[in-house]
Amino acid sequence: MSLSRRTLMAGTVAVGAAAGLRAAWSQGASGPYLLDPLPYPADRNEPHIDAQTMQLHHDRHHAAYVANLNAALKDAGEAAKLPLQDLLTRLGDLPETIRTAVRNNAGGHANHTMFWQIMGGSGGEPTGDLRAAIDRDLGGPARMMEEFNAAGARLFGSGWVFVTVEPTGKLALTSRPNQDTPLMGGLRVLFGNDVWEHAYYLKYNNRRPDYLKAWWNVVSWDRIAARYAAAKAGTLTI
Ligand code: MN3
Repeated sequence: MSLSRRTLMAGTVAVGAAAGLRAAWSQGASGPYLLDPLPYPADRNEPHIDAQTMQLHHDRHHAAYVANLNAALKDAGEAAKLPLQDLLTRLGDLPETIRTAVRNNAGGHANHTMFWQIMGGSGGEPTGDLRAAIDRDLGGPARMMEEFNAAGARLFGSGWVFVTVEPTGKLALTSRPNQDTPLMGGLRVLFGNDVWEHAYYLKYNNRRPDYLKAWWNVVSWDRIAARYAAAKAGTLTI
């Protein structure tokens, strides 16, 4: 097991975890881009998110975004070597022929890399600094979850719901279609949920609201707290 993976799996909050997150993302964080393994077994999120969905989602869907991203960038020169978060803010500099493919697949790579990291937990409620910020900016955990779920239910077609974080620690709820991400506007993502049908259809069929509600049971507030600390320290990338 790599050092980065070991550090991440140790799972302690604050400085150790923040360093672990950075180390994990440095692998494949610039092109050619790599698919990191799931940071826990595929059945970790049972019964809320079934193992088969986790496996297909990571091994097929996320893998395809990475493969398609590298294919789109194969003749793109220096752009293909950018850290992922920088590539996402410079889509306008890319040749038009590959811009849409890079937008969709780089967005998909960043979104899913974040997504695996912030699951694998046991839900509950955030504590400490993060809890204080949620109380201040999003009306507390219950209200945040309610509005997050409503935003996910409202999204037409495929997309993501996010909570973004500014370097000051200020939080905001937002959503994006397709594989777009707030990173494209230079923002930082604290956490987000995937409301593409592939994220839930095997278990929940067309019942997206049930999936949105159940998903909070597998969120890791420890890892989200580590991302929050990293965002305030200016070291959160994707
Ligand atoms: Mn997905």
